Amino acid sequence: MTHAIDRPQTAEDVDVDELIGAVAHDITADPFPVKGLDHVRFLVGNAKQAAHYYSTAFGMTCVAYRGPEQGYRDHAEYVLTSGSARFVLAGAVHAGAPASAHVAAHSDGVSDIALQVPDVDNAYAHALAQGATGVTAPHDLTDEHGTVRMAAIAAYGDTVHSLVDRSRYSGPFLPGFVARKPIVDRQPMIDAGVQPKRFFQAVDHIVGNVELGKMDEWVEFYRRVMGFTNMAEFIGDDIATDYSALMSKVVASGTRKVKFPLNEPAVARKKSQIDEYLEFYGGPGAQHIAVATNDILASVDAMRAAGVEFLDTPDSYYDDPELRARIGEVRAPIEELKKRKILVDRDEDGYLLQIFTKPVQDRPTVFFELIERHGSLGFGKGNFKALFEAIEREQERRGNL
Ligand code: TYF
Ligand code: FE
Repeated sequence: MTHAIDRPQTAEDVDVDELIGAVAHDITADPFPVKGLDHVRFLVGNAKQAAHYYSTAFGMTCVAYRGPEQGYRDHAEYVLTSGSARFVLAGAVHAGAPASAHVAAHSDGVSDIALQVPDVDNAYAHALAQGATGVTAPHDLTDEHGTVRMAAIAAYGDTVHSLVDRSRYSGPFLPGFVARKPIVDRQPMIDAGVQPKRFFQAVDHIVGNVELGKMDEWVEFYRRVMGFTNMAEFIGDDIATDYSALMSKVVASGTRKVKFPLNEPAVARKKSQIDEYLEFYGGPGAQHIAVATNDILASVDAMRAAGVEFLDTPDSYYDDPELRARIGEVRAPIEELKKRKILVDRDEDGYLLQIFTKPVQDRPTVFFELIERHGSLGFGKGNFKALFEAIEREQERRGNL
């Protein structure tokens, strides 16, 4: 008997809300209404090469650019999208540019997790009244495509949250950016069925690493400032000391479109992976970005073929009868998941498939997760043990355990 892989719908058919586990919620009554993520801004050592990496290895499409050619003296900025996910890769074009200092301190990393809000002025005023630190006051950016209103508040470490209202704008990204054609032409690979049209369709969640003892302060920050609420999934004291070496809580916006797990190191038998991050990043920052796919098998195959490294999962994970019983039937045979080292978790709402890349820069800091949700709103709690053991094997290989 052959086990068919139950191929999911095409990218076009899948609702982004479904992919990221959004729930019905009217934001109009919220004190800090959030429509969703607007973009994730990375400051990198070489944006030209990073844009190439995210194009080839992550299948993203370059849609906009601005730099010295447009009269912007500090940075070259490439905007790449995949479905509703939008990354901005910015690199300094001279030694005194803001990205130079950020990259010197942190290497490549996330500087801004920008949120789309219906009213920037109200959001900014509310945030500051609740104790947030203002970084940039509300202001208009205008060009021939219209106006975007923006402001920014401080988050953990050097990370900020820009607040963006683009409802009066029709350009390719922000005023000043020009449309740009894709860096690589993947069409022949798509036509040949070698690559999926998109490797992922949305950002599912972004995890922050904060210092020991600060997790609850940041949970409280997102509650007080943004009205985010705790999700059920967390790693408490009990689990932490046994094997995870970290504590974690998840906060989310009313619609669950924006989900921010927050980690702090735990004092355990081994050096925490969060301590390793804090040491090598040079402080708190974004640890991993989970991107939602509707065909994780195809995404992993395409990314591996392009040279992306994923964490290894031992065969024993798949051969564990307890796991098999717990996860039941999923859309692909376990053998197909085992071949690719994809993890499975199930809860009362459904199941999810997930896999983690190794860090994507020289420092053991930022990495990515691919996640395919089938009803589950969780984060893979059932995989924490196997996952953290895999991360510790990597820490050991680096000599950091
Ligand atoms: O986002 C999550 O919670 C899962 C699990 O250092 C996780 O992806 C949690 C902490 C961590 C790595 C993964
Ligand atoms: Fe995650």
